[in-house]
Amino acid sequence: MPVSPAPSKSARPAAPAVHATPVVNPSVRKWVDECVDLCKPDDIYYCNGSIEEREALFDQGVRDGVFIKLNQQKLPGCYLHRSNPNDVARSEHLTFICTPSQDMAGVTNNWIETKAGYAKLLPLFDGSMRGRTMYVIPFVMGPIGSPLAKVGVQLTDSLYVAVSMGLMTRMGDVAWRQLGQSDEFTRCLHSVLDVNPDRRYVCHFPLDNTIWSVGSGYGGNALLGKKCLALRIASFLGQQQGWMAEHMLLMGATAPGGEKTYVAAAFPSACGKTNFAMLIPPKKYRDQGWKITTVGDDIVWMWVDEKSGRVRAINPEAGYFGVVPGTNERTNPNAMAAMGHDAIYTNVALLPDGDVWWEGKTKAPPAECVDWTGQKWTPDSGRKAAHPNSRFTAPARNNPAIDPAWDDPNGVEVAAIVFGGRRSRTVPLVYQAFNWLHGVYLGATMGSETTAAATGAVGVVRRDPMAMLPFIGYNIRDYFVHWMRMRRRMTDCPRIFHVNWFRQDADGNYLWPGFGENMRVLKWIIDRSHGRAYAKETMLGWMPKAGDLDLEGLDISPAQIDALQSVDANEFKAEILSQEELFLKLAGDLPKEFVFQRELLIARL
Ligand code: SAT
Ligand code: MN
Repeated sequence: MPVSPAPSKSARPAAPAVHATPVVNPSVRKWVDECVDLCKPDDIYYCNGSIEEREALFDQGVRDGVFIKLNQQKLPGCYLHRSNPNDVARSEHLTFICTPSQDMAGVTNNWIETKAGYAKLLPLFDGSMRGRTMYVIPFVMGPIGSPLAKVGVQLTDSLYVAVSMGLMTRMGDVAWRQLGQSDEFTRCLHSVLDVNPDRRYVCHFPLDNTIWSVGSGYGGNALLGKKCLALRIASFLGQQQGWMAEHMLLMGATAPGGEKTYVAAAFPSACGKTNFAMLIPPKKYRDQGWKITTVGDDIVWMWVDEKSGRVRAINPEAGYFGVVPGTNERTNPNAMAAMGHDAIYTNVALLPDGDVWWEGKTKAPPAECVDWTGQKWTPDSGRKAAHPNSRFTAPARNNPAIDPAWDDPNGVEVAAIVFGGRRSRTVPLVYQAFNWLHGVYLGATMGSETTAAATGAVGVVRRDPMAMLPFIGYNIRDYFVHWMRMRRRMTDCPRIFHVNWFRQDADGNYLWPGFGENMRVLKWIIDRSHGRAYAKETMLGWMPKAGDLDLEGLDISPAQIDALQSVDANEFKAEILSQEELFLKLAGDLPKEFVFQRELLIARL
């Protein structure tokens, strides 16, 4: 890599060496200079996004001990990364929205006043990159040329983050071209510091289009294009500009005969979004000609097309950051293929032959391996070999079921929106909202049992409106109103559904087989969206009648289906009470439409 000296403007004793300086626009140059003065890196490296660069960075990472090169026969182009054991999930309690007034952030966000936010982090960034390289990472969220696409530039001292951004976004010179001379880019500043939870903050400054993150190298905390830009900052911009940034997968379903339907679905982190987005239909459906393709597995940006009055959507990301445990050839062959080459594994176990392992990969555990913390592991070690939130990072193009339109700047038309959570009791397998407003209420009252994707207790029901609770970049009251108002722009709206793949019987057995068999529920959703399938009106919404869901070839009794779909009025009254937990927080700010919806629901019960 060519080395050229940097113009020495600052008071630093020695100017950092600048590697491969591209021609960047003056606003970027000015901001990078300021951050260099602040962080004082030894070196500056501008990422260009080339294959050669990626290989060089991996090689560097192996030399630095950031990556372990895996068995290249079995896993070509794949590397293992072990994170600091204190840094394995998003840190929601250390995530802040920084605005002039607390009301802009609302009751569900941690808030710091803007100036106080900068003041808190400035001393942490000061000199943070001494002895390190600052990577300058230009990236685009969204298909190149899309009117909704957004440019960001991340400065980071983490090589792992630099390489991961290359997989997760459209990264490199392409972003400079998309930006042109504009100064409209998200300023993302990141340092891992000493990976100390006491000095860990993820701060968003939506009014400045700025993100500052310190003290963590973990996905959602550190790959700033993802949750920080594409959800928190983007949801704020969407509210101002009349579009929506949502925590949803986006899948295409091709029916026999070729009819194509796109479905978006919101589930909280680690509730099977990636699995649903990459679903492989059961054999019977495949034989008929059904095919599922993936547009995205985590985030969608939606807007209403002016000509058609219908909702269209893009996936702003270019890769997957998926949960690994439980993934295997049966549960998600597409994910297995996607992580089979040119991928990063984080916090999985390492086998003696340089292959990887995790709980649920194979029925029988390996005789021995090295666990995610780097220690020798055997099946009787009494602990997990892979971290429950271990992840793979892979480019979207690795997915054999990638949708042909996944990179289309014009996006795809959304016919249905699905909300879902992980609920072992109370909530039926599937039902349809009576209308848009009722659907918004279903999304707003969503609850899910917590998982390992965020720090904190696992397995308690948490209210998670639209699966966006940790990701709404502004006041949740305004967010709900925005959802309701979006309807006015639409001539025809996507139909809204609620699903729960996770209901259990009294003995804790799952009532529904899930995975590929979810196709049966999806088919009903698709048919309902096109005004075809039957349903009966129930207290909760429209539900498939016996016979409306295709159960042929499934080892599941009518009694089991009844149990899956049953609604216990008393249990549901308790559910409504527990929904109050969030609504009480909103108090006087609760949209009156929600009060009416709740009253109607109580009346029906
Ligand atoms: O926050 S991450 O993007 O790292 C994982 C998730 O919660 O979806
Ligand atoms: Mn997610």
